[in-house]
Amino acid sequence: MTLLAKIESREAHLGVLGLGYVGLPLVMEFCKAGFKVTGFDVDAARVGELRDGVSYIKDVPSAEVDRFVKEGLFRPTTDFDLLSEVDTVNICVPTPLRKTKDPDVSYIVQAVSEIKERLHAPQLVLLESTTYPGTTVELVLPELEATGLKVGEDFFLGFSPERVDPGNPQYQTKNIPKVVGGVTPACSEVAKALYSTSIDTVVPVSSPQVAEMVKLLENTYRSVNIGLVNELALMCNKMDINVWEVIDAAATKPFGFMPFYPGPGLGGHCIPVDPFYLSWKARASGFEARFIELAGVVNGSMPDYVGTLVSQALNNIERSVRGSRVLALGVAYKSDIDDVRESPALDVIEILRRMGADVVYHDPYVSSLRIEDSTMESVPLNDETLSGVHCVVVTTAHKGIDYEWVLSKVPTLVDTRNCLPHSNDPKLLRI
Ligand code: SAJ
Repeated sequence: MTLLAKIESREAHLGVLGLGYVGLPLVMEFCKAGFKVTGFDVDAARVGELRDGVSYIKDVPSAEVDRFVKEGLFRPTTDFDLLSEVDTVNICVPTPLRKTKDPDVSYIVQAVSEIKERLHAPQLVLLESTTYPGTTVELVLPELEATGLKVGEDFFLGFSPERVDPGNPQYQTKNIPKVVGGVTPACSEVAKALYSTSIDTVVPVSSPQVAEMVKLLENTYRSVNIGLVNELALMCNKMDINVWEVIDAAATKPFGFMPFYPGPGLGGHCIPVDPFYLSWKARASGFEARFIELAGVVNGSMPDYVGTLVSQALNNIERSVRGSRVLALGVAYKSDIDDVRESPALDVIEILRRMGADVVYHDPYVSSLRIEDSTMESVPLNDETLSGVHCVVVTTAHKGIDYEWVLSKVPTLVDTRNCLPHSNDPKLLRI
């Protein structure tokens, strides 16, 4: 039976390599479609939790993991030799940046070397990790063809960008359209068949490079537009114009405009990272991606700007930063989640500490924080805490916090997230 037939009949044994916020939801969708799925991860603790029917990914209920493990559909493992048993492998590993802002594709390289050792005909390999255009054809393909197997005949290879938005209540793996580009038409056909079993909409494109570039455009679009409004915020501050009012009014335009909002900087593992995969590749191709670099400069300058605002706020109450207690309110990289990766709040805290402030934080989702090799604990948000604070800086606006009440309890407040849009209190400074 051909691989295509095995997929269509659900007899194919699927593999997912990397069981994080992308891989685990994908495993669940494949299991729901009736496939046996072996999930591979290097983290034995994670594999142990999954085997016990426990999910560490907020969007994946433990009951689902438990059900599919018990039914024998989902087999979590650290044994990469089992790659020899699977007909397809989706690679869902991290693609961070090095300190030099160069792509770190070491996780992809490691995954491909594990697969290469067990590559067999027929087998479908799909890279999902966000990466620079060319990774699939220039980095992955040669490694797999070094086995002597032929792409498009013995094995099939393609790229399909992950578009998982953790915590998104409306869009999850099943109903987010899946772009996919195969190295050959046969690769695209098999890849499309696989995704069509489990995901509502599949969008084939002509090559892996196009698929790689699609994801980078999506997130560079965000980074550049956030950079635009951050620069607008700096301009509006000079002109004493409320940038939030400007954006809200511009957003009434029913076409041709999508609102983005200024903030203390760019957080998360996508938006601050993905554009630099593109600019790195562009540079290697002899092209300077100036919008990306400029957006990076503007977005990267926002934490310092917030430090200046806090300094102004304290000055307004005749205090220096040094010797003042500042409460950073909300440290996750965006509202109503617990993820602090690349969070600009961490930069703001470090900047204020370097200015001599005594900085504490409160975040209902983040109980403790590693920062500059020390650990901070979230302080309770109550009268006692606020009575000792000279300035609050709202760095992430989680729902469920009464910001009016907070403002009433402190001498001054810097709002970087427009959580007090209607206040004219002179104690309040906004980005
Ligand atoms: N941010 C702003 N102003 C904005 C929007 C975001 O300052 O107008 C900041 C956020 O506070 C955060 C950072 O940018 O620190 C990133 O925010 P994000 O809303 O882009 O959220 P992410 O990083 O979780 O991005 C993910 C991406 N999803 C994938 O890559 C699959 C992105 O493509 C989604 O559009 C985004 O979620 C989303 O819309 O939630």
